[in-house]
Amino acid sequence: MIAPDRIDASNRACEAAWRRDYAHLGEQLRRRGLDPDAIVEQAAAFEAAAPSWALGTGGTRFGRFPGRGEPRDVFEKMEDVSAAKRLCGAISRISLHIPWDEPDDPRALREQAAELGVGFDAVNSNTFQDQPGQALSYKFGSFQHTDPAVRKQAVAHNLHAAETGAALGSNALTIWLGDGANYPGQTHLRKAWERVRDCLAEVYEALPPDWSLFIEHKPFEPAFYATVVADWGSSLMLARATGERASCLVDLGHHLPNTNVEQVVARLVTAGKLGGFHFNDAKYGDDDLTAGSIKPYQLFLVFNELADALADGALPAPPAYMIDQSHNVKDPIEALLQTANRLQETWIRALLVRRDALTHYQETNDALMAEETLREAYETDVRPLAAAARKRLGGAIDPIAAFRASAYRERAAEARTGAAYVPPQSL
Ligand code: PSV
Ligand code: MN
Repeated sequence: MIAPDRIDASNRACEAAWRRDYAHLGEQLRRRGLDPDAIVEQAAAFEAAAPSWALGTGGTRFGRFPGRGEPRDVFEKMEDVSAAKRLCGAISRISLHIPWDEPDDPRALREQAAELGVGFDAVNSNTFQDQPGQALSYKFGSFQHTDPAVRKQAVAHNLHAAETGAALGSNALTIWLGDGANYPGQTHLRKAWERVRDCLAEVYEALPPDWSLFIEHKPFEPAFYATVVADWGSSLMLARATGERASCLVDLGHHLPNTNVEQVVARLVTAGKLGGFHFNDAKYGDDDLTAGSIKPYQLFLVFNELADALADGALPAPPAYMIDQSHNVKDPIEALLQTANRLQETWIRALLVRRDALTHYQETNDALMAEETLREAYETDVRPLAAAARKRLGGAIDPIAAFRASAYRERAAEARTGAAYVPPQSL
């Protein structure tokens, strides 16, 4: 646990400097006609879900190097999310992978979550791997499979994931499929898509009536020739074919190099089918690095589209914000705190864009000033505003310093003994 007095002690150490920085930034923003306090209020409303799979050290097929004191089960993962929530305020929910983090006793998990004040975001199904004891294999896909019995099993798994989510109080299912082909000719491209479409419809029809279904696309891996739901176009076609509560989930790492992701976001807003995000960053492929660590300007441009669409009503409500990262060499809680800071700061920058001025420059074809209007917001050091938002939520001015000073991980290492060491997989 992170006791409130630890956060207070950490805040006392940096409060005077933060206040001076806030006052200086406030003066700058007021000169631009912006109200810093109103922006802090909007920033404090920003929330993202932590992925259950990112609370332990991640790895690659070449190895995994776990740290001490990592959670041994989903209950300890909840404790870690709660610690992150106390420190930063912006991480308030968890997104579970079923069966990776399936609770034996969903009621007990729901009770623990309520005590900790942590909610459940979308549950994720998993038909990209075979599970121990599973009757039929997904080696040749799940929803796309030529054998109706495999498709039936995959549909049933998704409904089981939704049932688990419903018992926890979640209201959305995210489906990412590894389905596709590794070689030309391996699958019939149209038939595979049609089977996926039909299975999605079956799942959708059986979901609770207030549930959303998020369809996540990705261009390649594990299918290296043709993935069925490879891009936002395929995802949008499927969401439209599936139904009103089906929409597209944009994982920032799931685009071919140089894709204009902010434009993808704009298109999905126009289509009324932007359901949610998986935040991460990538340099080469689906690298699952910390959001904003490689292409911070792209992240800003994505948030700028969202701020614009929320301001003019094109987006009636914010989409589901979820983090999807692999923390291979960072402490997972620290990485989540760092990510929350980055997302919150980038969101604030998007809120600083002077929309009326931008519209004026766009309408009068002043390309230079339109771009400068974006740069003005992007280049502002908004960290004092983000700290104010955290403080308003009872969190820390400097969450990572407060986490380290709390010795949470060291205490967890003492309590969480006997965690199984997972050996690196052989090549
Ligand atoms: C697939 O690469 C993905 O982005 C999906 O969201 C999965 O659920 C997640 O990563 C974990 O494998
Ligand atoms: Mn993802």
